Amino acid sequence: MSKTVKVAITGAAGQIGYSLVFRIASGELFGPDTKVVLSLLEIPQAVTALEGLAMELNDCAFPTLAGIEINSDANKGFDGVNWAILVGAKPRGPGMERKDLISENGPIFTGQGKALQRGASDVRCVVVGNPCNTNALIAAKNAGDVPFNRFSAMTMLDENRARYQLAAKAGVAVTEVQNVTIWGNHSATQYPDFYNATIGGKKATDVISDHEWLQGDFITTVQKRGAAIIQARGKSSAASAANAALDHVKNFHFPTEDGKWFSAAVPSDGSYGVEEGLLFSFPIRTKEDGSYEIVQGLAHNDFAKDKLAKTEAELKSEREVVKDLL
Ligand code: NAX
Repeated sequence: MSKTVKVAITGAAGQIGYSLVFRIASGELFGPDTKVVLSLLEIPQAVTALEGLAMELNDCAFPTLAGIEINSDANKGFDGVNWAILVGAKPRGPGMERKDLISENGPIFTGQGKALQRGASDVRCVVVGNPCNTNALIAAKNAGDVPFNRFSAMTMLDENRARYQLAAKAGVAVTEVQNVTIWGNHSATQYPDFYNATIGGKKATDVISDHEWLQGDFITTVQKRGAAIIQARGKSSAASAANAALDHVKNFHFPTEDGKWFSAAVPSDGSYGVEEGLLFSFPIRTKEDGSYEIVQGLAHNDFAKDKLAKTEAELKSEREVVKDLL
C-alpha cells in the first residue's frame, strides 16, 4: 500500500520554488511508491501565480502527485504537513545590512513557527530563506511543543559547492569526494572542512597537495559562491538551491550510508564546544529509526578551531538581533 507525504513549501511562486515543486511532485524525493500532497504557500499578491503553478503541475500528470493546496495563511497551509520547506523570505535589498534583513524576515518565522505547532503533529521543517540558521531558530522557538530537533536549516548547497570545488581541483568525479562538512552559519563565515573530507577514500589533504589553496581560495570560493552567481547570472542561485533542498530532505528521510555523513544546521547539543541551542551546521547521520545524530570525534586543528569560533560568534550576534522574537 502506498504512503502519502504532505509537503508544505513557502515562497512557492519564487525562483527556488519553481525549481523545487516539480521535482517533489515527480516522485524523485520520496520514491515512486509514495504519494505527495503539495501545500503551496505565498503572500496574498502571489496566490494567482500559485494557481498558474498548480495548472502546470497538473499538466505534468505525475502519478505520484495526489493533491495540491494553495494558501496565503500558514495556519491553513501547514495543516497536517509532514515536511515544511520554508523558502519564502524577503530578498536583501540594495544597501541593506545583514542585520536589517534579519529584522525584516524574523517576524515571518514567528508566525510560521506558531502555525506549525497548531497544524502539524508530525512535522520536520527545513528553512532555506535567509538568514536561514537564525530564521530556523525563530521558527523553532515559536513552535511550542514541536521538538526542537525537528527544525533545521539548509547548508547542503554549500556542501555541494565544496564537493565540486574539491573534485575539480583533484581532477576526479564529484562522487569520489565525501564527508565535506559545512560548519556553522550559511554565510560568508561558514567553514567548509576539507581536513575531515575524503577523496577516493583517502584524506583530501593527501590527495590535494596545494594546502595553500585549500586554506585560502577553496574556502573563500565556497563562502562567496552565492555572490559570484548573482554577479554572473544577475539572479541568485535557484536550481542549485532547490536541488540542495531535495538532498537535505532525502538525507533526513533515509538512513545515511555507513561511514558517510552530510551537513545541516541543527540545534547544537554542545557538541564540539558549540553553545547549546544555537542552530549550527554540523556533520549529521540519520539512523534507521529516522532520528539523527551529530557525528562525534572529528579532529579540529587550530586553523579549524579559529574558523568555528568566528562562525559561532556570528550566529550569536544574529541571535542577539532577534532576541525579542525567541
Ligand atoms: P524569490 O524572491 O524568487 O522568492 C521568494 C518568494 O517568497 C516570493 O515569491 C515571495 O512572494 C515569497 N514570500 C515572501 N514572504 C513570504 C511569506 N511570509 N510567506 C510565504 N511566501 C513568502 O527568492 P528565491 O530566489 O526563491 O530565494 C528564496 C530564499 O532562499 C531567499 O531568502 C534566499 O536568500 C534564500 N536562499 C538560501 C540558500 C541557502 O543555501 N540556504 C541559497 C539560495 C537562496 O539564496
